[in-house]
Amino acid sequence: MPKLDIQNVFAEPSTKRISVFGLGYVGLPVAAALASRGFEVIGVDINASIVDVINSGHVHIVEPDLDMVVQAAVAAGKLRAVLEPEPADVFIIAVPTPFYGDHCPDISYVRDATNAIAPLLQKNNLIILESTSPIGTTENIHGWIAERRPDFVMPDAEGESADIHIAHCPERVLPGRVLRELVDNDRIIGGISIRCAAYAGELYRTFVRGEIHLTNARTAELAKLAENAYRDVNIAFANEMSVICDRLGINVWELIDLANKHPRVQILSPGPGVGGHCIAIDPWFIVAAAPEVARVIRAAREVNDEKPTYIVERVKSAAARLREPVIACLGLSYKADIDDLRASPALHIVQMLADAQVGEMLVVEPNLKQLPASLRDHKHVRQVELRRAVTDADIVLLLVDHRQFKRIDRETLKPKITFDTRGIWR
Ligand code: SAJ
Repeated sequence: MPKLDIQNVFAEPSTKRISVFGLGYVGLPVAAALASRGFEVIGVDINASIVDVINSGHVHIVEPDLDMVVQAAVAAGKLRAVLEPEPADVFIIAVPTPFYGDHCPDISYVRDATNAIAPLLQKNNLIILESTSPIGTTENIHGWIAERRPDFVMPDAEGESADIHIAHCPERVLPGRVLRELVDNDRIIGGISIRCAAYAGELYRTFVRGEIHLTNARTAELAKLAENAYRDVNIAFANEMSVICDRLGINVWELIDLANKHPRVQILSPGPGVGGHCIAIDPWFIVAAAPEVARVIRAAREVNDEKPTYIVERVKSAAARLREPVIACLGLSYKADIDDLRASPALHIVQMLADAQVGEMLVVEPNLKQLPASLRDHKHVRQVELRRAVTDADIVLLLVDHRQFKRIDRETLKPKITFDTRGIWR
């Protein structure tokens, strides 16, 4: 790496102001972590109620310890939330990057954030994209700023004398362990130039204990997408194996335990499908970038997306053999011990069963005070507590491996028809 005169540029956090765009599952923890290191942090969000909640020292998402860190940062005057962006030394973009229509990446939130930042930029500012993004998005940011700020010398792959710095540092945190992983995980930082990457690296070194790896922006973008696609493909393998096992009358959990005794085999767990806002979405960005060649990645997405319907069909045929069946559905969130319903296969399955009017449905979700609106008014759906659901049901459908469900007395399940999609009662 060339010798750069930027070492320790963030050594005195109290002299630097950082603006974080998007105060969601990624932006808020990043903002709180930087504020707790002593930076002056301004969180920008388009949602007025989120801004109010944060300024009152509270949080709008469920994530261990986040409330404590945010409360302390707000009380210390190091973190405040605003609707209108203000000038800063660093701008971090952590806004959603969903897809629309037939899995086309939607980077309009990134574009809107960049357009809001452009008029505020001053010489030596650093812009970091944290959102998981399609390949070329960091270069797009560069292009949008160049258009709006012809007064700046923009960074390029070679040049070292640019007025501003632009880099991509994709988030890598696992919901449920965000604050720990934010500090402990290695980070990949891809710059428009190596100087941009190194400049951003100096910032992350102030709070990351893991290693910082510098590269170019496109490689960083694809590396992040590859991480989630890799996991998706491996989960798809497990899901496909579970369907094959059902067909052949073999217990998939025993099969996986045995196969995993091989030193180089590590099959993941089958489940009701893949949910959340990352793994079910990001692989499509690779497919969109190289549709003819991303064959395994596309097939994995399809296998995982078909799993909820497969589960629904099995429950329906069991229910069809009963008179007035009562079905206990255990769990709605996309994975264990969280309240996040985004793209949740469990929710999708319960919704499909309810719409098909398969029977009386007793739903248990210990992490939600009330059912989501789509289920709340359904005639045949009620939220009940765990013991009641299991006692009253003919069919028990386990959808999420919440810790409460692992403790269920197996004796009470014996007379029931059970579908354990997570293998916790094996
Ligand atoms: N799942 C299975 N079987 C498994 C593992 C997971 O069915 O063996 C399911 C889960 O139940 C869930 C889905 O897959 O529905 C995704 O869960 P997850 O825990 O694998 O991942 P996320 O989506 O919560 O977080 C991922 C992480 N990426 C990787 O592990 C490669 C995280 O590090 C990323 O930061 C995050 O995506 C993101 O925001 O991109």
